[in-house]
Amino acid sequence: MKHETILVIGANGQIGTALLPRLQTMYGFGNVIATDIRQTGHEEAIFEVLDATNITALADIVQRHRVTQIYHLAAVLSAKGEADPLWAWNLNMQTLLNVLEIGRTFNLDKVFVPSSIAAFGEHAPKEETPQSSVLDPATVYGISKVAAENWSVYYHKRYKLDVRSLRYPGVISYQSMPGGGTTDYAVAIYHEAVQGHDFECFLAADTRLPMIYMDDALRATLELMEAPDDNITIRTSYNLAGMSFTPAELTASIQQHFPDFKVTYAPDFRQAIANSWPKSIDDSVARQDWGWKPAFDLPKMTHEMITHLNELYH
Ligand code: AKB
Repeated sequence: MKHETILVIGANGQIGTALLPRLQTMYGFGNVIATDIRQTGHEEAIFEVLDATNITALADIVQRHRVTQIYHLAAVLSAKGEADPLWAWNLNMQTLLNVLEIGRTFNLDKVFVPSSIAAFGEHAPKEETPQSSVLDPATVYGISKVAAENWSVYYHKRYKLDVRSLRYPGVISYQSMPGGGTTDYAVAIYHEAVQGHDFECFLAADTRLPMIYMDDALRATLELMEAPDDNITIRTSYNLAGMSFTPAELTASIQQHFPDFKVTYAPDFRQAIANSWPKSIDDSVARQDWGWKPAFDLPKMTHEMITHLNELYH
């Protein structure tokens, strides 16, 4: 068992919910502190209510629990951020700067700060988007991620803080619903299919986006955090790929299990966000530096999602 004390910020979110049990297994139940803005669920964890925009409250928890690593998973995502851009910017940036400052002043071992494919915009190559591409995001969420990447480099260079990051594609999981993202359709569609409902998709049928199954996303996160410091050549954020598909391809994959499943398409404002993002990601630097390799393709993910959601609904 590793002797670290891990603080998870945003433990109620899509990634936090699934990551928590993995961290508890790795580091021991008593060494993982779950936090979020309110307590919902996580009776099976040591939990503290935390508004991460409040640096004093964050410092208090870090001090009391002798925290050595932070996973900062709280953020306003792409679609929700567009409803109130300044609120999203303030929340995403204030929590980030608080985490980096606490990392520096408490001399933490490591900090994980996620980025996203939303960091890319109109002028990055759409296919196999390279690690080093121009970053001209179209959303306030994307702008905050580019800023976070640059702040991470700054804290690493200037203060030697070991900040690590992944540019997550759309993450698909059965454990909880994502909230406020542009890739959320790819989770909601499974819930409707398993319940025998039709589904109305807010993206057009041929909108190809990079996605990853939660199991792969968690393994990538933990493998990156475990990698020797010397292997980490990217301090902005690593490109990460799992798979790429369109809503039509995802529907066809679900129809292998539910032949009568029907999807209609009613693109809304999220279509423009999706159009500004890559269609597929080149993650060769992550593969080289710390041996990243995804294990889930679309058919395998569909099988797992349907199996788990069947247990939930039936
Ligand atoms: C979103 O859709 O906003 C997120 C993301 C790709 O970062 N899932």
